[in-house]
Amino acid sequence: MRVPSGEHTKQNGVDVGNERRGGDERIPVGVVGTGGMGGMHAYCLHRKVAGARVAAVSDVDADRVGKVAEECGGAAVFGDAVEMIRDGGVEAVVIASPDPTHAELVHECLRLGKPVLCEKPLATSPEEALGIVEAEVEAGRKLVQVGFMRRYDPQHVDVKNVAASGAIGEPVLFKGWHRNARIPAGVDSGWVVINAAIHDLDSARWMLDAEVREVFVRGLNTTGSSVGELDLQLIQLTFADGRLATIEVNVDAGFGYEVGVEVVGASGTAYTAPPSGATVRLDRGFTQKVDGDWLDRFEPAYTIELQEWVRSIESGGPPSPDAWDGYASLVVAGACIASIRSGKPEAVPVPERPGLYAGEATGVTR
Ligand code: ISE
Repeated sequence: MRVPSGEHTKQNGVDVGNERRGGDERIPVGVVGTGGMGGMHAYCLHRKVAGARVAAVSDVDADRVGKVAEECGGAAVFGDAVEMIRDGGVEAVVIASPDPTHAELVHECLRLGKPVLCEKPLATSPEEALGIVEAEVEAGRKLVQVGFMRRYDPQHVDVKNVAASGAIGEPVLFKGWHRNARIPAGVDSGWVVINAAIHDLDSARWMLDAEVREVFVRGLNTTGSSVGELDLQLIQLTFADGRLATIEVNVDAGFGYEVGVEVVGASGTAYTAPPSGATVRLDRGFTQKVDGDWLDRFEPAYTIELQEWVRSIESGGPPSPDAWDGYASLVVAGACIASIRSGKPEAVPVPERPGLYAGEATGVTR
């Protein structure tokens, strides 16, 4: 399991943030999935997040789940995710299993009244995600936070705050670029939208604090690695108020992992700088490290995301981003897939936001 760098919030294994609780009153969390993402969540919860502990982990891979349980100080091991979610020793859940499992597992958490941080996408279709929104509305409370960790990335938050401050004038255009080193085997154009571009669709909504009314997607296959599938997609969005977004998603970029945004305002722009790290001058040249993947680039964001989630559970505050954000991004994603198929712009049915989610401006910043 990857060992994130950075200082712990604990000294000698004791939660400095939890001493006030007089011992082990930390929220016992169950982590579903112990692959790269689940492993990162488990490790951050165990080593860097105050107020919680990894009480249990579940995965069908017995070797992998056993190693992560050991890394987390002897967490309970489950082969079945639902059994772990139902266990009395688990009071909150992180879902980092494959995308098709998300909706069912979130529903189980809602049925039991257990707060859940679900990795994106919330579901694999807008219809599935709507079922989760409807379940929360029926219960009358929000228990779901969606793993759009860019909303906790210090660079993205800085751009958001500048855009929201009015310093660059009215934001009129969102630009995003999202480059993965290598496309996984066997995925298709729809996967690129639902699994990868979903981050950028959420970022566009969040940064401009607006809903999307039309999409137009064009693309191409750059390497032949997934014949006929669009591993490079150019997504154009028109918001309900006429403002615009353009997003490049390239999941077979080859050189490394790179994500950035720029908000163009009426009188200026704000954008995420290249990742920190030395720029080396040597032999009449410049070099700078490029991240390998999202775990490298967003390690700090995952830690902050988990810490804010734990704090929202402790305080009873609203999780953010919530199930509505998860659903709204999938409504746009569905229209993107329709546009890929039709080759034309597609309208996005802007759904009516239920009262439970009213006032939750996507402009919430930290
Ligand atoms: C992956 O699941 C992530 O969430 C990464 O943030 C994203 O960059 C990548 O494209 C996804 O496959």
